[in-house]
Amino acid sequence: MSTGFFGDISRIEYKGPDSTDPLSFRYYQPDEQVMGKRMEDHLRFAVAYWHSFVWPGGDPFGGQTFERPWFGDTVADAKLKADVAFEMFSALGVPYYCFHDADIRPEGQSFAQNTKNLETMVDYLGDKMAATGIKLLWGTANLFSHRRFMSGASTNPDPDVFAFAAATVKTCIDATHKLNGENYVLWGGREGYETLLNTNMERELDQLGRFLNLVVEYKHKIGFKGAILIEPKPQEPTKHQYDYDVATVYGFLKRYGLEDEVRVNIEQGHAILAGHSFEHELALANALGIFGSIDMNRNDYQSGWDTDQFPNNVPEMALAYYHVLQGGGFTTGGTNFDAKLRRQSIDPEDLLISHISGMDCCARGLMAAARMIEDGALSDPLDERYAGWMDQQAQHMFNGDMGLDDIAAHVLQNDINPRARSGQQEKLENIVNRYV
Ligand code: XUL
Ligand code: CO
Repeated sequence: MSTGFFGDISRIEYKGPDSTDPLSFRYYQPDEQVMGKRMEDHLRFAVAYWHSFVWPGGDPFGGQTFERPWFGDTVADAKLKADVAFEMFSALGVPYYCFHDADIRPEGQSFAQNTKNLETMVDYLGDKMAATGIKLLWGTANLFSHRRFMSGASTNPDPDVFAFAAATVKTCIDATHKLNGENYVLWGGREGYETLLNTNMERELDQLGRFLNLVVEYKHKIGFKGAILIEPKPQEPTKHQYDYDVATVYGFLKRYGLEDEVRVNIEQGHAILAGHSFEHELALANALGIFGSIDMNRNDYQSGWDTDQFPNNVPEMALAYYHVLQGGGFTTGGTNFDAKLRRQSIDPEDLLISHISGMDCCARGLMAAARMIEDGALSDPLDERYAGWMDQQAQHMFNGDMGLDDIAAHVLQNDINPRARSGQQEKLENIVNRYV
């Protein structure tokens, strides 16, 4: 029986680019073939439980704006929330969802109560997943909202907090495993510092390294086949977060021997906060061999905050999916809408429309990216730009056959005097414009 929260909704349909019905897809067609694969299988959309069903609409100057019948802290509230969530997932036709433990269960007074509540809700969600075919893209632990985590979780100066966090993560990996989740995510919201005056950075980094190794060891111990993903973010809520960006995370993984065990979940807004573009972070993760999944959203470019808005910029999405496709596409990962409504968007319908337009925007980006790849629009000029390195002499220089003195002799002998060549940026930008 329907909860009635969304009124009389049925499955959102594709009505084509000319549709003026806000409750229809104009571009997203799950079965449409893109580069020989269904669009749904490329994009692997997931809805984030927290923004749509937990966040009350507060900002630093005001509290709750959303009125939801499941706001409360009982198991009955949590079940109603799950019922509505699955009604929305089904209407949208998304194959996946994602959650933190704290999103799906009521908060208990102790670790034991939290675990019991989590287990109750995992069983409840398991039934709903079996009935609808909707799957779990990833699970994670909320180690940043409760006051016990205010000085960090694994990086806390108090070993009891480290223990509480480790025990909580164990229960969340168990939950994810039980629900056949395809990944487990760690976002270290408070794994950082507010001031160096009270922070031993060397110790905190070692604690974080140990914690992550514990997670990987446990994953193997229980036979969890999903990927372990770290989600980089430079700051907010802390002044400085240790998993700042993809490059920083890679250095960290190398230092603690985890570069073959852990990959990254890259979020658009976090990339912008770190002073990068989304495509920079994606391209770097591909280059380092640690790409995992994406959190799709958009930051406000004026406020400088992590505003978690729904994406609506097709050229940006096209470049993002270009790099996802260039890396071979998602394996365990997917497109998780880590995006929330603006606090004035209080109608149930706003929840649907925001996801529909986000999905359409991603679909357009994907199609543009696929056409650029099929035409070699960017890869041909790129290959040509580096073609000199295919030359035998250049290969010797690159593979270690030659030392500096050999190279110097080579330059002298052949009177090498490089010719300057255009980088053709404007031409390339114009090529991209043809596709978006
Ligand atoms: C916070 C953020 C989180 C993670 C999961 O900025 O992105 O929602 O995705 O903890
Ligand atoms: Co995120």
